[in-house]
Amino acid sequence: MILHEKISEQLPKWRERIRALAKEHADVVVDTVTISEVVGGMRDTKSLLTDISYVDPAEGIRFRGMSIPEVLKKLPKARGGKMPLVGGLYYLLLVGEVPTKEQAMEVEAEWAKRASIPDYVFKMIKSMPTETHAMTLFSQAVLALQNDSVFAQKYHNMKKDAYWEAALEDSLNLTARLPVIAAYIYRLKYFGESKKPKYNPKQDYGLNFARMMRVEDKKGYADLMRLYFIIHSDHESGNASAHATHLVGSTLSDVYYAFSSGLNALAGPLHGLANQESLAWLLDLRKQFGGVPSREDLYKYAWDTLNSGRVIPGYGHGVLRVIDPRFVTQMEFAKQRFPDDDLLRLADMVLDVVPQVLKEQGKAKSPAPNVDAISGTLQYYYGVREFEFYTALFGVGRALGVTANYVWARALGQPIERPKSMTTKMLEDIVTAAKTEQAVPTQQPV
Ligand code: NMX
Ligand code: MLT
Repeated sequence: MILHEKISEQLPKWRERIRALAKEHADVVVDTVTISEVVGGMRDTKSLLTDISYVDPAEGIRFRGMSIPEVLKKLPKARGGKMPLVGGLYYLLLVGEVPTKEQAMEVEAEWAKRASIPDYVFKMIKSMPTETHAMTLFSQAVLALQNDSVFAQKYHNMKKDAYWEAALEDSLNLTARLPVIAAYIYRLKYFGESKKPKYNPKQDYGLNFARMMRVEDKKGYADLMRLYFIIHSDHESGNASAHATHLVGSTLSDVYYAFSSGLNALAGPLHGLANQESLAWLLDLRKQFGGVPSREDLYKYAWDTLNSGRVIPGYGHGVLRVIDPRFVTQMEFAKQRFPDDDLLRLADMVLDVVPQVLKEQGKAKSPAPNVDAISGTLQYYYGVREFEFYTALFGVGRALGVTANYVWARALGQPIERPKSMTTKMLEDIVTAAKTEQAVPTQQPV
């Protein structure tokens, strides 16, 4: 298989680079840790290693060194669409090179071979109460698939050097099945349909998803979802879903256990659930003012949200300090296709007002929009209006990045994660010692 071949041939070089860093330069200081980082969610503490993507605070995401516009330009396009094949992006993340169309199609063909779902998984989803959140169903389904884990089955008979091969098998199986599971949850939960969706090997990942979701404008939605899965795939290693997946994977739990944890992290309102929250916020705004409000009304509505102690969903970021390029790309996609859409105009207006409000409040380190401020508007336009489902869409995309990281973490023999904790008293003692040191005049030579 092409992915196996390509990763295999570069492994010796990567392993040697990591060995050299770990053994020959073990004591070189990368970062120091401040009290603010210890009490403040490890913000900015540099302590994770990945070569798959990097978020520059002033620029945004680069996948294997490439910005989003570069990725969209260079990856081979899907037949009949303007957006790249998702299989090409997975190849780029896993291999680190831009694939030819043939290579991207090979990944797509792997997915088509692996997309069948055991019957008990559908039954399990169907047996849940209808009001169960889509993310709960999605995470449960991923966990239920763990029965099939190649990694878990082979674990006792594998050498460490071979872990990544089983991890790759599991990752391809899992990513192939996610669109089918997500579409099943969507049609069952919101339309009461329990027909099992079927992956068509003649169609690519994006078109399969659009067809299984039964969206009216299948072609347009397929292009949106190719873009959507690509831009949501990875955001370096420190975001909560990637980090949760990595942490759990580091115990040598298989990718199903690991990714289910990642999904559970994504389900939080400060992370992936913000896409659902953001659209709910926009719709509520439109409802309150019977359409697109005046700038003054919007300004007041934003302040009311802050004054009630809530965050404005879709704005701010842990790392980014500029407008999220994922926001910009989706905005451009929407403006090219449906510039006169009411909700799009509203999202544009929010972009004009909310950063100003957040600046006036003076708390958020970044007042700019993130990926979640606009993704729901595009879904809504294509008729996927059940916004409680949106985070599952994020999850299908995020799987591509975190499973690529999982494969490489096993390939490079990354160890179990185990940071050290401190007590409050210990931190207070460190502060006292630092103050005393500052107060003592340095001894000058006589
Ligand atoms: N609305 C109101 N307050 C905010 C916002 C916002 N959009 N963003 C940050 N703040 C507040 C934040 O709650 C914190 O307040 P306090 O000191 O009272 O705890 C203060 O500003 C400083 O926070 P930051 O250091 O700027 O942000 P942090 O790195 O802690 O958190 C987010 C980052 C993304 C969690 C935060 O900006 C937020 O809650 N945004 C809204 C939710 C959201 O859009 N999440 C999605 C992120 C992207 N994703 O998909 O995961
Ligand atoms: C993400 O895509 O994971 C979010 O932007 C959150 C993050 O990077 O912290």
